[in-house]
Amino acid sequence: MATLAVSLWFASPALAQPDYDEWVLFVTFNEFGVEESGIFPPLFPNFGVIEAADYFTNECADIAGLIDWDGSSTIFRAVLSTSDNDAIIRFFDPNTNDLPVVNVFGEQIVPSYLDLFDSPSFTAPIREEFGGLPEGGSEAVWTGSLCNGNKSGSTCRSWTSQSGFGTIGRPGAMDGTWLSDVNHSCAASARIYGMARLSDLGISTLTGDFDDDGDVDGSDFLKWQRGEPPNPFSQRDLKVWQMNYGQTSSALSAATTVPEPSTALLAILGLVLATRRRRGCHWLCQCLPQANTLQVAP
Ligand SMILES: [Ca+2]
Ligand SMILES: [Ca+2]
Repeated sequence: MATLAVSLWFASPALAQPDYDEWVLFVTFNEFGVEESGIFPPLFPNFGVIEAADYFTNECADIAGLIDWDGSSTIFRAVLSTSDNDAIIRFFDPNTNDLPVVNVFGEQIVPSYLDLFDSPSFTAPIREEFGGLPEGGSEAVWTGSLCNGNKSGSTCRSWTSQSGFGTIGRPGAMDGTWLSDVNHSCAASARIYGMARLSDLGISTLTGDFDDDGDVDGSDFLKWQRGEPPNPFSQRDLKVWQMNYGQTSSALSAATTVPEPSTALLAILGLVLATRRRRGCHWLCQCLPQANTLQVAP
């Protein structure tokens, strides 16, 4: 009966997307100042232009083991407006506007990333890149944005000047003030939000083939309905199943032959830590708590 219902529900499954994806959002453990150093890569603790803020968010994600970053690409982007551009535009993608946003523990913050920018109620706090909660939750985070993701009037001259004010958000807020609270002196320092697509992190490996028989069909949905492992009644797993419905082993092979997410991440983390030891100490090493891991399963 349930299988029939599923078949009717997906009468036209031909356009199922091959992979599941979502946004990952964190706030940096470190605070950064605003002043153009004239040097790129930027010198800690000042960024000075939005590209340098991107650089720092990727560096922080790399140190935390979320990504293995070589410094040449932009995986995480800073959630910042400039005097010319709105922060939301940095993330707008008409093909993915229903992707949920999770924090570094894999906890869903909002079901659509557009909800981030319209004063939503969050379901989980925004965590630091190491998984911890910002102390007290009221620390300042540079945004230059209004709660709808558009630029505010205060962006420290597009983050190049220590004079004037820049709008900040609060990472502990569970509403639109996460992005827009008050103005902060540009001579002060603040944290930065970083956001990236889970697929860009290389760890989106769930397929929806819950019974491991090489396809995603009604039998897999039955397993989900019964609350069977790996994640009983997980809405995320259900979403994965929906998006991959109708796929077979050929389409899924690339994903199913990689390790489980936690295993894959541990491998990545191990590689990162090994690389870190070879490179020697880094400017962040002096002031970091112990690294945490990103749990992609709910
Ligand atoms: Ca299956
Ligand atoms: Ca099957």
